[in-house]
Amino acid sequence: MDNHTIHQVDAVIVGAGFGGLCAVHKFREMGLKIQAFEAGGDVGGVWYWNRYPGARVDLPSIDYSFSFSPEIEQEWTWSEQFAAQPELMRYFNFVAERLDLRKHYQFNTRVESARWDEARQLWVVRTNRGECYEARYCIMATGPLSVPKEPEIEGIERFGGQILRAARWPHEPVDFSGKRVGVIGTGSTGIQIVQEVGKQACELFVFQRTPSFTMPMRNVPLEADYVAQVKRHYAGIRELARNSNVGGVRPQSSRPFFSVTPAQRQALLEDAWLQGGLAMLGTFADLMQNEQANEEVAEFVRGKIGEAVDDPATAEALKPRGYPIFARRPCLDTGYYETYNQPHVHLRDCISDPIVSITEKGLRTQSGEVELDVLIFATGYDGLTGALLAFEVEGRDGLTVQQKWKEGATSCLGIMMHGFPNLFMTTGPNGPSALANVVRTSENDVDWTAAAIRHMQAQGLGSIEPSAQEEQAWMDIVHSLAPRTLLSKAKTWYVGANVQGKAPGLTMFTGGFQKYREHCNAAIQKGFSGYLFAQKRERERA
Ligand code: NA7
Repeated sequence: MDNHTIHQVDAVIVGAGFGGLCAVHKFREMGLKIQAFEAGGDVGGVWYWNRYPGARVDLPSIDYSFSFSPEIEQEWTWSEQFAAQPELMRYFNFVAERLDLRKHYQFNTRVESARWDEARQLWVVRTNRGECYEARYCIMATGPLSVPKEPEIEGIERFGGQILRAARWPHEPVDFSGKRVGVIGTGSTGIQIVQEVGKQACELFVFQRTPSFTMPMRNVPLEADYVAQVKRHYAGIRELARNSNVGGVRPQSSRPFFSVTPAQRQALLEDAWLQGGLAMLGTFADLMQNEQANEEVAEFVRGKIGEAVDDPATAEALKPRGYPIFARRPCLDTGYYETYNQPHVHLRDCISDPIVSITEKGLRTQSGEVELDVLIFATGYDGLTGALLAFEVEGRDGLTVQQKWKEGATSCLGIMMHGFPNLFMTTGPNGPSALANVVRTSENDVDWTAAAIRHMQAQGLGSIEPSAQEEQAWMDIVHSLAPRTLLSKAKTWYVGANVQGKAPGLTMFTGGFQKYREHCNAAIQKGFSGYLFAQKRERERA
């Protein structure tokens, strides 16, 4: 491609995950000329990169899929309740082929900067290939978990063995047999890796700083009858999901924890444990508000850990304490705790025996060196804001996102920001993000953006952005709801605690997906009354 040409399009879309693909499809249907970019080599977003053994979605596949195409819903058949990464990639490929979406993408291309040209009311977007695109609209479908976080341990470059990063996993299969493997990180990713690599490695050392609460996934193949029933009722299933707190059909309860007897509570929790998945979250209405209720559930899970793990000291070290259950993202596992009953699997507690450095031969903790052939980083992400902060995004009057978010991310509905006209995000900070099904949120955010663009087209408008007051009003809602949950009581990526220097605070809307949608729809119904519009200055392109 000619690097001196400035390409003119209506919309630039960044990302080929759920948000990006949905945006490409929707905006193409609206007749917009689009150009999309993706840093990875293909569609799939976070699933393109996370190819580690055992990678699997922790929401039911039926929910974790697009709802905008009844044809695709009928043509695609999920094989498991919780799809594994290869099946998710097949799904992305299927959707991309079926809707012919790939032709709008440049893969292996990173957007390096996006600058708002106020006079011409367009975004000037530059890529790492030296190309320049000008677009009236810029859609950042860059995902809440797309910038992996390094463990920041001294000596990484010295290690003589193989370093593998969960979120940048090689495409070729890795053979762990006969290898001494170390895993750093015990969040959702680390847990999935440990239970899988534990089956192959000759020695597995798990370096745990904060133990997670994990519950049985109890994944099952989906029977043909069940799939047929789902396909008959997809419209209703989607409607239920859109009107739920979590953007899915998972049962929720209105029962307060202490409204039933201790024996009934125990029975309900046992039942949820047996059901598996996130059933435990649906047992009582107040688990994220009532600290005492939360602690009883935490103690229930600690009891299960004690039952699963043979060695009492290992069991004790695996039991999370000091933060509420579900305040970190609850993990789902298949035999994670039992993995530690094998003699070749060793838990290393990095609180009592901190990691000091990575050495040529392995990893040094305060008590000594552990020799390793492979070291795996499952050390999380710079969540929610990392992707946008990773490149230069400059709005009106030279305002950068870095400057705007210095004291913490602010936005309106997690979709738009004051000072950044015609810039739209999917699953952005201050939306429900990780607290709801990201597929439903992505679709909602794309629909909202489409409504805003249609509104502008109908009125001949050149730009839209929330007023400072409108953004503040949304942030007031977000801030007023946050303290009503226990989410801030754990040090997690939810509150930016895993990234040094990041402004602390819960940057998510905690009022539930349904309420979020109501706010989004209200803005549309009110004709975007709290938003600032400018008349179109530029002559309409042919
Ligand atoms: P998480 O949940 O952020 O977990 C990252 C883990 O890595 C967590 O246990 C961290 O411990 C650990 N970590 C990070 N740096 C270090 C160092 N230097 N030493 C020891 N341990 C370290 O990320 P995941 O990828 O597992 O999950 C992300 C989301 O994907 C999840 O929320 C689901 O939505 C799916 P820490 O907690 O900081 O003590």
